[in-house]
Amino acid sequence: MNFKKTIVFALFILLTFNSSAQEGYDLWLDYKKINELEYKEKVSSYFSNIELIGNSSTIAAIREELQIAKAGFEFKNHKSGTSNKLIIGTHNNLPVSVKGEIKTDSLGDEGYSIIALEKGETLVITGNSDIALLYGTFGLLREIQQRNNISNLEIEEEPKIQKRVLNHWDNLDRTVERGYAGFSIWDWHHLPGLIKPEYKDYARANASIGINGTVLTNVNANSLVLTPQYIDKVKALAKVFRPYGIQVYLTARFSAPMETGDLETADPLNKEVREWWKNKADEIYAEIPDFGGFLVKANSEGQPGPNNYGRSHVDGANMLAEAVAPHDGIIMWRAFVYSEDDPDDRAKQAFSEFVPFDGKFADNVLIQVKNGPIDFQPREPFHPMFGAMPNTPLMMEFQITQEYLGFSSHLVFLPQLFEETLKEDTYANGENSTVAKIIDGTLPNRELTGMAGVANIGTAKNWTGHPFGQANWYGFGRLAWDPYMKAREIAREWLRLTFSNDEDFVQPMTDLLIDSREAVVNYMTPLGLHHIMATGHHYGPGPWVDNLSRPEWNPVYYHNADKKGIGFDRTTSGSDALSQYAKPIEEKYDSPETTPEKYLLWFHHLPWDYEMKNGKTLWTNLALHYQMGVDQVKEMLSTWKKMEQYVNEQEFEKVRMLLEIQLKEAKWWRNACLSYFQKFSDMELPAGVPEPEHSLEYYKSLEFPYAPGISPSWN
Ligand code: GCW
Repeated sequence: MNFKKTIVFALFILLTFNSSAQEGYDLWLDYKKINELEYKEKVSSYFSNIELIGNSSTIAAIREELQIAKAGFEFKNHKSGTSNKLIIGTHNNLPVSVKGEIKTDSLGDEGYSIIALEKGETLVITGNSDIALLYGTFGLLREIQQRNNISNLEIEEEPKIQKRVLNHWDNLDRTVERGYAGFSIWDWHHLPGLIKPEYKDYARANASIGINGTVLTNVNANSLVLTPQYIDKVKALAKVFRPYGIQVYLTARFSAPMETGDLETADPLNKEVREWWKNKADEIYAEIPDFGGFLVKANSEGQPGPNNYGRSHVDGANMLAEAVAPHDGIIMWRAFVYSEDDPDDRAKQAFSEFVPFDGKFADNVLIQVKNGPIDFQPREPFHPMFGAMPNTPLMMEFQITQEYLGFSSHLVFLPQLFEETLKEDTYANGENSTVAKIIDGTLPNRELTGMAGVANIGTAKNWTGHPFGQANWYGFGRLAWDPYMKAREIAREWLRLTFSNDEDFVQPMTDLLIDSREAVVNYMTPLGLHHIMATGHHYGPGPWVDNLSRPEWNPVYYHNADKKGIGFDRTTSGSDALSQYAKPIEEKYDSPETTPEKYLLWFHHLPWDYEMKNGKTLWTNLALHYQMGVDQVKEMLSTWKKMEQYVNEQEFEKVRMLLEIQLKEAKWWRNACLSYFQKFSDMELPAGVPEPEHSLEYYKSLEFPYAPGISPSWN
């Protein structure tokens, strides 16, 4: 290569590298150049002298990650003049000189320790498995990305939850149910032959935040994925993920023995059916020995299940559990059920159906429960099943994709929502029996624990569509590792890894992220309102919808607005869903005066002129909340506009335009909902809330036939 060519080539590399970073492909693993010279000097001295012990594929992954990081940070090679070194090895492999200084007995299989020894000259990452070392390596890189001093580190980290899994609602045709970031990243057609680089980068990203499992397919399941042709494809993905400690799981369609086998029934008590599932499990495990198990949506929204044969959820789950048990597999059985024939309050149904089965599920079954009793709304009280099944491991299901929170157009920092749920007190075992303690196996003490997040990942160049959607993937992983982490801490961390360590950026942007959750609640469903979105795609407001075949699909079912007032009475005078909670909650929420105002209309139907704590009427407060939501988005936009110097131009512009969309849509929600509710309240809008720009008829007439996220499984 001559000089000119070299320059052109170098430029090309620079541009390609930059453009992928600019498009957000590198996520929080964009190891930016270190400009602080002294810091760089110090840290690179450890990296010039690395002793990485072991030779597994995970060790190879660590070596590769260190190289990527070194290149990104632009470390120099220190040939001499320093005795600093970095040792990475499992405890039993450590050199004797340091081994005795460190204890890893309490770290379990996945926990790690990063410790500076010998006056800070030796940095050791250790644990009891190679995966622990990988987690530790990512832990150390995170410190460096945040420019923290690493010469005095003393970190001990152990995941508090055992199964930390993403749920992909991805179909085999690559559409993604409730996906707003393009198509499915699983290119089934080209698998197993074509292994895309994205697969490994996906695994790196997940491992870096401690995610150790992925359910590849939609819970509205297709049994084809259980056929040999597809098992071969799944095997290829599992091979890429294995070094990163990520197990694959599949969704099991309950009727698979009929659809892909030759059986005439899928009755879980039928001998042949049981045999079929056992053979299927053996077949999968023969190909994928570390296969995780199955996730099942049964007898819910049209999916087949044991009830079709007069059998119970226990019969169904335990049959599958028996099939995977010899291979150490687990069954994640979803509790998201509500019946089309049951006129009872939908919020009560999962509890009514599952709680009587407490203690009856096999040991390798986890019941997967959504955070709230309805369906991933901007705000819901915690699901009353948490705390009500002491003899059954319950796992949390959060939704990372923003089905009801503005798709990938709105900036909403979900860890704030997750934290709120995790911190709620269930009173299952007296005071301070938080949801986090129920799911992490503290109350009661148990080993099998889990947290699932419905992924927001797709083929978008930056994985999540909205650049800030990445924060929700990141935050989910961090909370699955440690459900006691604070959203604020996660926000800071993510901002620093992704954009900049400058406090003038980090502080205002942390506030922006934290406030973004309350903003969406305000402009969509304030004061406990819920499920008032448009039908099908769920994009935009639709509080007027009243014509759907199932009553509990209609927004009017949930808000009950009439001339007298608004809200869902869930006290004893109404559906009595409140009695599913522990006594202290039941007593407190029984009266509107003592119900937290954020849940007011979730539990009570109240007159429009009901006087709230601030002395103003319910109607006035409702209107002011909608307005506050709009104002908060305005504020977000104005904060963002001051951040231009900290982010690249492309990303700056993208977020700015998305915030403009969010602002427009926040106003749309406010206008549409207030004009509709005003028909009933017959009251004036308070000062500060503008008259809607259009008539109610106009808002009702809006249609979005191609809004994303609708899956063919609904057709
Ligand atoms: O909220 C509903 C979604 C469905 C989804 C279902 C579920 C996968 O609208 O698209 O189906 O929840 O969680 O099973």
